[in-house]
Amino acid sequence: MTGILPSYQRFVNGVPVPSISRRSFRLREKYLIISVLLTFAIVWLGALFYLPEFKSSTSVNDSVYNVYKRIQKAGPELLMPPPLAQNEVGDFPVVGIVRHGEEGDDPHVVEDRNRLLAKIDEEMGMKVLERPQFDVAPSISSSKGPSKPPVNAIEEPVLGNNAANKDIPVSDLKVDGSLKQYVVPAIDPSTDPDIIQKRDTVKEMMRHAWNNYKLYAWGKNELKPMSKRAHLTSVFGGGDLGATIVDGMDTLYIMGLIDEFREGRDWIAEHFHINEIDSDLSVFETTIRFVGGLLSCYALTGDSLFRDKAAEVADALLPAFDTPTGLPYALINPSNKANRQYHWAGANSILSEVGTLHMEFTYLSDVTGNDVYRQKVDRIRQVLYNIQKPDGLYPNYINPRTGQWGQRHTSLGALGDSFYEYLLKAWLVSNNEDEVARVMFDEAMQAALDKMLRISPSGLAYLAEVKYGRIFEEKMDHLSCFAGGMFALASTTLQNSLSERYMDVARKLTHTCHESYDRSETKLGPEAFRFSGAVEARAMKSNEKMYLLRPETFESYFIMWRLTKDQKYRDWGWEAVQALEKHCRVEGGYTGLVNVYHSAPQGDDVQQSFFLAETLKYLYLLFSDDSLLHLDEWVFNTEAHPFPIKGKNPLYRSANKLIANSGNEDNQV
Ligand code: DMJ
Repeated sequence: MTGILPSYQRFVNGVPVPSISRRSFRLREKYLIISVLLTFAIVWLGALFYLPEFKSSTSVNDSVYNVYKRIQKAGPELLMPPPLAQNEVGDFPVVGIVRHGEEGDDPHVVEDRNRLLAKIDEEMGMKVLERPQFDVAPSISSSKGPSKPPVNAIEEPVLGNNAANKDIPVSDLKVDGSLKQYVVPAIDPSTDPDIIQKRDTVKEMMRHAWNNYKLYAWGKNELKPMSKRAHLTSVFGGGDLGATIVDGMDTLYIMGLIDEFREGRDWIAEHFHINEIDSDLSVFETTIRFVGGLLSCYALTGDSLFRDKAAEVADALLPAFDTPTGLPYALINPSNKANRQYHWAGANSILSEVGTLHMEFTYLSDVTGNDVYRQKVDRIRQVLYNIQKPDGLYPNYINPRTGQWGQRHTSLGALGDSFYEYLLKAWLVSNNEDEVARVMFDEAMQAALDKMLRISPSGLAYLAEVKYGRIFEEKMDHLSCFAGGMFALASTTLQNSLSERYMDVARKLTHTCHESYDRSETKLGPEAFRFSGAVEARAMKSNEKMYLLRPETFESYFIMWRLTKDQKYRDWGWEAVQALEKHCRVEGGYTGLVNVYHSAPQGDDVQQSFFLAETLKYLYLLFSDDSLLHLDEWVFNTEAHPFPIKGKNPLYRSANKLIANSGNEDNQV
């Protein structure tokens, strides 16, 4: 035994090692405590001098204040954690689900967030509390619907039934100079408490998506709801184009979220300048989301800001049409006007892109009086009308220099989809005047149904992909799920030899798309699903198993509900709402999913702008009265932005005079 040793005596391999003496240990402790206190004192003094509340008028402090403001403005970028990337084993982060009644509704969290929101508003110069006065806005509810007592209306709607069937220019709407506020469109005669509750649930979802975008990514294009910062690699890149704002505006308006709508309107007025964007923008995406979104807001409100901004965007795109055929290039840089094609498409443009500009450009010409936009899309129409179609089908690729088809690959999903949709809708929105469009639509659909429509062994109808006249893949994209609604609209708007078949196909395709949802663990549908042997309506490859918050299936539920009144479409829509709440809702918004077949799916950490523009709008309308955006008076563009039907809907707002061209060299045809 070694006898009694001090308790702090240490041994290494049985040999005592010298220890720090009590005296030196205390001295070190003292030094440590003094230096900690000193650090606190320095930080405290620093805060006293540099925080904005204490700023004095000296120029040094002003510049410190400016730096502080700049850092604060760039807040999410500088302060948020790095993006949630795939980890080493290829996993994405698991979605942290926040349900009602859990942390998401914790009053303290809500209060903190509200305080933070107010602080951001106050300090970032967003001026969301200052409300400008607007042009007049009549009700958007149909004159055809049941009588509608205005709920929450700021002012009485201007238009009565006698105004129907007459196109009313904006100036005529200003009958009463006192009508300077937007009219809240929350007019819905539904009395069924169950339906009202469902509609209100969707409205709350919109608030959650919007508020979080506002909190973490305001002015940027999209939100990363899991990492709570801006999504800088969205389709519109990292610039400050506010894609979520512009895309989401009309949904806010339709839902009666007028304060949020005004915040968006303020941002567009002050910060939306497309010509400052120095990166490549897709002509198609910019048209359907920005021009489409702004034009819808113009129709709904009559506020000329939206019309003028829509024209500004379209003008920025015009140089892309400067090709030998008039078919536009895919991408344009608004600041230097450089055009280019997608690398993966070679020299070709894409059918769904060049063919999905017609609604926006013709309507823009009508409301501005500037014919240049219509001339651009008429030229595209001419090319596609005249070109020879192999087997009556339109291939997905076309060269804008030669006007020749590229690869003979045809699809009603990616790369083809909305070209067909716009043939039908160009006819509808023109009040059936654009007859060529309807003829082209019926001919294309006849060929498509003959060559692409297939029935699985268990009886599910689907639209396969065709290459060089043969079935290429027994696969249907989620994107093609819009087709149910399209065929139903085609069926009910014209009686011809195809009408009955159209409605039958519409029912069957919508059923198949629902099956693709129902056969997944999450009850949300995959990006693409296949039919191969025993596999039916299920994704097989990993990149097909994602759910990107897409709207197409719900779009078809909505149109089918309006046109058939079959209760199952509302039931399916409600299943979808519950699935979105369970799997996609996170504290910071809504995320897409990496694999819909997992019971605890991982999030992709992107809140797509079309989730606000389309997904939530169609779900909301599914639980609203038919008179809200009546299908006899409105046609939805491919991004779900409603356009008034010419000659039928008084909100069409044609300009009084037509300008042959703008006089701008760039705009000459
Ligand atoms: C939207 O931008 C539009 O619906 C487009 O036509 C196709 N893709 C997305 C939504 O999935």
